[in-house]
Amino acid sequence: MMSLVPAGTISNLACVEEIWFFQNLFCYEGIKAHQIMDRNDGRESPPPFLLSRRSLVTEMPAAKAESMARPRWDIFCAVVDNFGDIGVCWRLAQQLAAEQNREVRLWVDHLESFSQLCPNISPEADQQQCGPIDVRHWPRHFPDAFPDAEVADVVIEAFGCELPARYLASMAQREVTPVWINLEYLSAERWVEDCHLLMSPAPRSRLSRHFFFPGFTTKTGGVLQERDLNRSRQAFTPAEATQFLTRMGISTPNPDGLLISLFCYENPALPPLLECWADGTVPVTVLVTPGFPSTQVSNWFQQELMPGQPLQHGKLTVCGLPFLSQPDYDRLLWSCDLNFVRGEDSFVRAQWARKPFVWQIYPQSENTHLFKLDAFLGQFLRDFPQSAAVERFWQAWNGVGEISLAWQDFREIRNSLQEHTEVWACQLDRTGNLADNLVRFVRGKS
Ligand code: TRH
Repeated sequence: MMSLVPAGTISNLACVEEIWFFQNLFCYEGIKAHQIMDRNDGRESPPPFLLSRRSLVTEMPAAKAESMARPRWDIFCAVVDNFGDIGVCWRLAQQLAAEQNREVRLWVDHLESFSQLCPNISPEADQQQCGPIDVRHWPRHFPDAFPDAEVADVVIEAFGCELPARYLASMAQREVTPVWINLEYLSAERWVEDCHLLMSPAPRSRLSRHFFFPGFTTKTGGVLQERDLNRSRQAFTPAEATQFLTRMGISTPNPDGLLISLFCYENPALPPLLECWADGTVPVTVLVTPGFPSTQVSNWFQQELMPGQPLQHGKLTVCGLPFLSQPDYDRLLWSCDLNFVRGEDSFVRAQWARKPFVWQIYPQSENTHLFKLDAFLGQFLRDFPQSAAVERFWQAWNGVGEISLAWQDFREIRNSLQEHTEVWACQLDRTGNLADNLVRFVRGKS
C-alpha cells in the first residue's frame, strides 16, 4: 500500500522549483497526489504541492492549442497495480477517438493488464493498432531518438505517471508547446473543486502542466461516460440480459431472489456476508469476478470456484466469472440487482448502471481512504432519507462496523435506493462527461 507524507513537511514550500521537485519525488516514491491528506485533524485537504501552488498560479500564455489538422493526443499510462489505471485511460482514448475525432496514441507500460480487459491487445507488440487507437508499449528506456515532430498537440499524463524525460524535452522544443494535462484520480472531496484546472509551470522550461480532476460536480472534470452509454443500457432488454448471463455460463436466476455481482479487494467483511446470505430467507446468486473475490469465495466454500460450476450453500449460490471485456462488464452491471464494485472505473460504471451498488474504496495507509468514502457518501446520499442504512453497510464493507446487521437494514431499503440511484445518475449526467470537458478545456487554450 502507499506511504503517506505528512502535509506539514512540504506545505510551506516557497518556490515553484521546489514544488516541481517534490511532486516528482512523490511520483518516484509511488505516492499518489490524491492519497495525501492532512492527518493532524482528519480534515480533507488538497495535496500539499497543490496547496502551495495555489498562490503561485499564473495565467497561461495563449497559443497553446491543438493543431488545425486532426488534433493529436498522447496518453501516457503507467499501471500501478490492478486494472483501474488502464481501464480509465483506455476508455478515455476510445472516447477521444470515436466521439471527438482526435488522433490518439496510448502509451502503456504493462500490456498484460491491458490485454485482460481488451482481448484484442497483444501483450508482446511494441506498437499495434486497436480500432482507431495507436497503442504503444511504453518502454522502460524511452527511445533517445524520439523526434520532436512526433510529440502530440495534447499530452495526458495519467495519474501523475511521470512523462519520459526524452519526451518532455521534445515537448519543450515544439514551436507551439503542447497542452500538458495531468489527469488525476477521482474523488468527491471538496478541495478537488479548488484544484481542478490549476496550472504549474515547469522550472527552466517553456512547459506548464494543468491538473484535471474528475469529480461529481460541475466545478470538476466530471466522469467518463460514452455518449451512447445511456441508449445502450436502455436498449438492453431483460431477454438480452438472460442471453448474456447464459453466455457467461449462468443459468436463469431465481426471479424472487437477488442477483449480485461481486468485484472487490481482499475483504474481511466478505466471509461473514456470505454467511448471512447462506443463512438468509431470500435466494441470493452471486456472480464472482476472478482474483481476490474468487479466491475468498473458494476459501469460504473450501472448494475452488470455477466458471460454469456453481457452488451452493443454504440460500446462497455462487457462480465464477471469467475476466470480462469492458463492454461485457457493463452488461454484467446492468443485469444484476446489486453490484459490489471497487477502485475507480467500476465504481463509476456502477453509477451509470443505475442499480444499487456498494463501493470498496482502494485502501490506503492509515485509513486515509475512509475520508474519501465519507466524502462520496455525503454527496451521493445528500437527499436520501434512508442514508444511514447505506452508510452503515458501505462502512462495514470497508472495515468499519459489523456487516451482518448492516446487511439486514440495507436489504430492506434496496427498493428506495434503486430509485435514488436513478436520480443520482441523472444528476451526474448534468456534470458533462470527462472527455467532452477535457476537449473543451483544451480548446479554451487556443
Ligand atoms: O482494478 P481496480 O482496483 O483499479 C484501481 C483503482 O483504479 C485505484 O484507484 C487505483 O489507484 C488502482 O487501481 C491502481 O478497480 P477499477 O478502477 O474499478 O478498475 C477495474 C477495471 O477493470 C474497470 O475498467 C472495469 C474492468 N473490468 C473488466 O473489464 N472486466 C472484468 O471482468 C472486471 C471485473 C473489471
